[in-house]
Amino acid sequence: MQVRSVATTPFNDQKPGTSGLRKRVQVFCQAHYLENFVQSIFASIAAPPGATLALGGDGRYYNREAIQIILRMASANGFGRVLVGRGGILSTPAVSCVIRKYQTYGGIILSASHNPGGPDGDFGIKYNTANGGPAPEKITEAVYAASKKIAQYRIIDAPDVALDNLGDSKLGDMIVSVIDPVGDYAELMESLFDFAAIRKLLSGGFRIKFDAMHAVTGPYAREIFVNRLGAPPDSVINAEPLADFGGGHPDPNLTYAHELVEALYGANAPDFGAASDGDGDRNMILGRQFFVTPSDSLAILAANAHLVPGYQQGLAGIARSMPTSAAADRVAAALDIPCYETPTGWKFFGNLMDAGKVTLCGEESFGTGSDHIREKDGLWAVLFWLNILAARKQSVETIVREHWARFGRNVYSRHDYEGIPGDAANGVMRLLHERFGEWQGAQLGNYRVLFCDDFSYTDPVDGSVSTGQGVRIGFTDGSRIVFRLSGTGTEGATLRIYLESFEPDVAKHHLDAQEALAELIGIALEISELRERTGRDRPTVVT
Ligand code: G16
Repeated sequence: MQVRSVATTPFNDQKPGTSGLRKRVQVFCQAHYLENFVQSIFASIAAPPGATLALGGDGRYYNREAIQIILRMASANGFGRVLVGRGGILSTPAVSCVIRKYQTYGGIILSASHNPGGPDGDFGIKYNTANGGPAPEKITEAVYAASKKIAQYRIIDAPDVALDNLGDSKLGDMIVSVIDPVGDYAELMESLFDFAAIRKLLSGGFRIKFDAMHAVTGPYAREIFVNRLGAPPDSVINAEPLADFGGGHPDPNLTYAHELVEALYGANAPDFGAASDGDGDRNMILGRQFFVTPSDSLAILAANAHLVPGYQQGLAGIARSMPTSAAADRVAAALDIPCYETPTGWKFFGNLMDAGKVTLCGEESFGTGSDHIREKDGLWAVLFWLNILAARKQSVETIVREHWARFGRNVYSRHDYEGIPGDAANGVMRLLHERFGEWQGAQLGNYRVLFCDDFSYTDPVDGSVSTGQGVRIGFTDGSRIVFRLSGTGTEGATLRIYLESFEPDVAKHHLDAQEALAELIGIALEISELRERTGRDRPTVVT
């Protein structure tokens, strides 16, 4: 088959964000746009001739077309084999699993994660390295640099590969292996958790509801919860993956997973509820009329890991992203293991896991995972919780409250201001930087400022430094306000305010987080002049 070199010119907006390149579908559908970025990846990763690649996506609009283009380009660029999920489907954790199990050179994931899909929605692409994890910054920066000077890309002329049947076919000199997207992943889950105990829990009247949000986890959840664990079929809702996620916003939080939230807060609610996002790496955990913050969830998984077969040998350490609450730090201290604080982005956990420094990782943005793969993992978190529930035979709420009683409660909330003009968002961040000096040691209401900085991180494994990772204002009582611009949005800017305080007093643990954090919220709005500068009087999403 003929390899063609196609002349092209650079696009100036192909800088990967927190997690790969995410843009509107229309942007990706422009002539040469996807091809330029894919060629820039291939130019930056130095894969040897004949290397194997994993490839799959969350099934969103443009997934199939993009898979065909990438296959033709992989063939033209000398790859020997591509493992692609049937129908072009692989969740993000499943890609990580496949890369590691079959020791591929790397993998390409097509997803814009929790962003909406469809012709007017978002599309995305990210590269994962041989450890199964997101490419580190030195690779994403090389890809960006390559995208700015690209002059041609390589592709072969060939008919579409049949993606719906398992098995091998040839594309030029390259083999395309269409694999079952679910099997390897489900097997890995079965090796970590006590499926017999969970099966017993579910057969004893404990009711669960999992919302796949019409995204990629539907087939995975059906196989694991229904087929392997015996949950009734209606335990999995919105299980059919749709190219536009049924018009929904596949972000598992209290705002967007409203069908699940209504079920768990309604009459005759199930005992346990969970949801995952577009590509299956996020999770939200609910008890009956009870929300578990992602920060608490990480801490509780760590404190109960000894109950789970895959983690009974103990944890090497825990890592959390900077804006995630310090609840996990308290568990790490009690277990006498290290706790690392990294910038936002799962890619920062990879080195720590590869070096054996941490076992569990988590982020406030509904991401939790472990060193079983190198991505956060939505269904893994759900199974971890079910394993704990099966072992402790208590409700979700009781487990959380007992945790707070033992460790204290890190009261936590995140306020997102989505889609604000870039200038206004940058103005707020600039103002915060300019005022640093004034606030050191200042008294703001009932809080005294202990420190103010812009978070920077030195990777303890390779010494790489990441600066400008979010403005932190720490108070003497351990409370914190963090301001950060999101790196995953595609429309305007999203400003996030992360709020945290520590409450050791059990008598106050019942308080609603917004109530408990009210003064800090007021301080955050005042010092950032956010309302004045953006014209917004309330956040778009509160979690
Ligand atoms: C991605 C990253 C996460 C990050 C999240 C939010 O998640 O993998 O590490 O916490 O975005 O990032 P930001 O605050 O910059 O929007 P996902 O699930 O979108 O891939």
